[in-house]
Amino acid sequence: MLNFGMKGATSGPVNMRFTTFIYTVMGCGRRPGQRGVTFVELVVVLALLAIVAMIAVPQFGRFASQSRVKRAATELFQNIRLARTMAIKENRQYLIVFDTVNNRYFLGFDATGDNDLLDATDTYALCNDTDGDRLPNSNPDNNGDGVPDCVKTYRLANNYGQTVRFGTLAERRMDGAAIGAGDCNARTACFQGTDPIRITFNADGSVNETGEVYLEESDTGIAYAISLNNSAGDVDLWRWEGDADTQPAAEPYWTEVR
Ligand SMILES: [Ca+2]
Ligand SMILES: [Ca+2]
Ligand SMILES: [Ca+2]
Repeated sequence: MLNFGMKGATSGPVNMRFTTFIYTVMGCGRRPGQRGVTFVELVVVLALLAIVAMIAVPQFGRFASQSRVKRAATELFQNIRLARTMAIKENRQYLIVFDTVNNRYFLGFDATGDNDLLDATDTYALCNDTDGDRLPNSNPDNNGDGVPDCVKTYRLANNYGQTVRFGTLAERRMDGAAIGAGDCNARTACFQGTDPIRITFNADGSVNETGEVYLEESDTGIAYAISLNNSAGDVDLWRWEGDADTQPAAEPYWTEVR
């Protein structure tokens, strides 16, 4: 039978004394003739709790990090589909414009035709339009971020956490090809060299650019990618599984999530 074997510890079956401990903790009182929790028992329980915490806390932190960047990637994936839907529904071009420097992106209709969504008449849907011209009647920038409030704006730090940003340290594309220095911003977002970096969705449902956008959680390097594969707007979401140094040769670099 197990015994702590330390001077001062009560002899007897451990499970019996543990039961006594549980009774004590739960406020059920002591059984007649039995001692309560011993110092040794308390130390052992605390040590076990500490070990569990040491294992669980980093795992939880990593899980939380993955959740943040996964949510950012999933919402971007959904927004790419939404932009295409909006272009068809409203019978006009929609853009997603990436500002990778400030870790934000915009979704909307480019009323001024300058391929950006920073002008007062740029809009999302029929925002603030009472005269029916499908443009905002007036569009103050109430929140002072330099972007018309009618444009749908996603700020990675605000929406998902300070450590979520565009980019990746991944060395491979989804097809396994190496990402080279000449691959136009390939480690953040690249859609055929567009500047500003953007995806153009047409009213007939076609998409002008193919390309990739990467999102990572900077503390852990957990990364996701979204690829826009063809002019029909087929989009995939990927999770980074590790570089060649840490990954068995037969394993994929990226796993398709959806
Ligand atoms: Ca514009
Ligand atoms: Ca209007
Ligand atoms: Ca604004």
